[in-house]
Amino acid sequence: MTTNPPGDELKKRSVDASNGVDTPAPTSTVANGEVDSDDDAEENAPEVAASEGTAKKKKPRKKKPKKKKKVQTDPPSVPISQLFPNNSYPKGEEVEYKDENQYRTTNEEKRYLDNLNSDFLSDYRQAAEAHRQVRQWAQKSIKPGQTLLEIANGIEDSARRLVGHDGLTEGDSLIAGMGFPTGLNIDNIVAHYSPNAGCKTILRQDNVLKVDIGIHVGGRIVDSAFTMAFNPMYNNLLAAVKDATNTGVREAGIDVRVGELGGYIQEAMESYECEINGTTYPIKAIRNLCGHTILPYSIHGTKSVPFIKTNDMTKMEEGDVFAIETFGSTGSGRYIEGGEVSHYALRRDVAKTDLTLSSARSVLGAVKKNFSTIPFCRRYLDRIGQEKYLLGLNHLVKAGIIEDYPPLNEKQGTYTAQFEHTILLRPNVKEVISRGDDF
Ligand code: HZT
Ligand code: MN
Ligand code: MN
Repeated sequence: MTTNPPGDELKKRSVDASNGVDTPAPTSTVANGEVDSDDDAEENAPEVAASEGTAKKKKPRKKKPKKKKKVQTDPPSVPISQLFPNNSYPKGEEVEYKDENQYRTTNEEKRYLDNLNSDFLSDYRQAAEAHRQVRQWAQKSIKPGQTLLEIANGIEDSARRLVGHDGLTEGDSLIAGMGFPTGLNIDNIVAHYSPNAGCKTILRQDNVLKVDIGIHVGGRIVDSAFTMAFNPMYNNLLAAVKDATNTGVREAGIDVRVGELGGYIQEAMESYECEINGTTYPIKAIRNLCGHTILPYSIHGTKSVPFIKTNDMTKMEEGDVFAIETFGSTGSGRYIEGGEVSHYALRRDVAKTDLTLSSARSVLGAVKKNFSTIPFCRRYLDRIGQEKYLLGLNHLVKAGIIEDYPPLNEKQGTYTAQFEHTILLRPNVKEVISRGDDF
């Protein structure tokens, strides 16, 4: 197994075939996040009866202060750093390299290089553990009838508490917090939809919901997503995409060419079909989307992983961090941009320019101080007290200083699914940092 979540109640799960993810068994709610630790048991043990008249005097025992063992609350709110002291967090799934790279596992030089990365690894593992705990709660608590705003705010409030930074004071969200806006993409909406203030959308019984959560610690962003459905007619769609993503994760490695990896992903995805309301659809990979490298404080680097076979000879390399994601569709297998924008990010290496528009100057200042190059959404500006920023924000997009990421949509009436993991190509082993027992 791969991870050691705190408290066994977080480990036990039962499989619910009607849902995209294995749902956790019900956990008991803990009010304050503290329970008596095991070593208190002896204090509560019954005293041995002073029998046979041997008037034994009861030894007065000094009451030692009770050690409290932290356990997670429901919804999760206890910081991961308190559940795992000494900066020691559970590893992701470690996978040995294959074929010519087998030597890396035991190679002294590679092990030495790996040991130099301890801060990077503990930041990534802390963010990944927060991701697993938040999504476990999301998977059992998200229900038809909720608004997308309730769902997004619930996930993000919990994620911020788990990494110990509410992001409400200047610069706090750069220490740890959301790695990008929570994607809540319904049916034909593929990616980059997060509700803006006033959004009235309610989750419905027959929706297919992609939940894409980004959490960072020290700029190390874990990017991982799953799909939920409440109607079992979508099961094969979800199975196709889960298989395709796991194929990508399995075949990824140092010196692997990304165009070839795309071929393996496509082969897995397109071996499925799904019957929905009496019509059978072949599952297509959404071909104009890609997986991507992740850099510190930046959600996408320069390398891409296609979901179809291409002649892109770019190699995966030692030290790379990849978001391996795939999207499947009952439609054409292509997306188009459209709809109200929620996601934005400050571009890396933009030249300094003098802005005449005062609202642009003020929102740019807030973005630099609070998010730097980490993607943010309009709700994140609202919660730090920014007002009437839209004109300024649009101006910064037009000036090429901030990049907007509009929603990506398949055709109306189609259904799409996504699964995504973040993987680290460590010198001696591949670590699927976001792996959990759910997916
Ligand atoms: C951009 C902005 C965000 C990265 C993929 C993705 C959600 O489509 C190179 C390849 C969050 C993520 C991203 F706010 N995008 N992963 N998870 N979206 S992407 C991309 O823009 S850039 C793919
Ligand atoms: Mn994602
Ligand atoms: Mn991604």
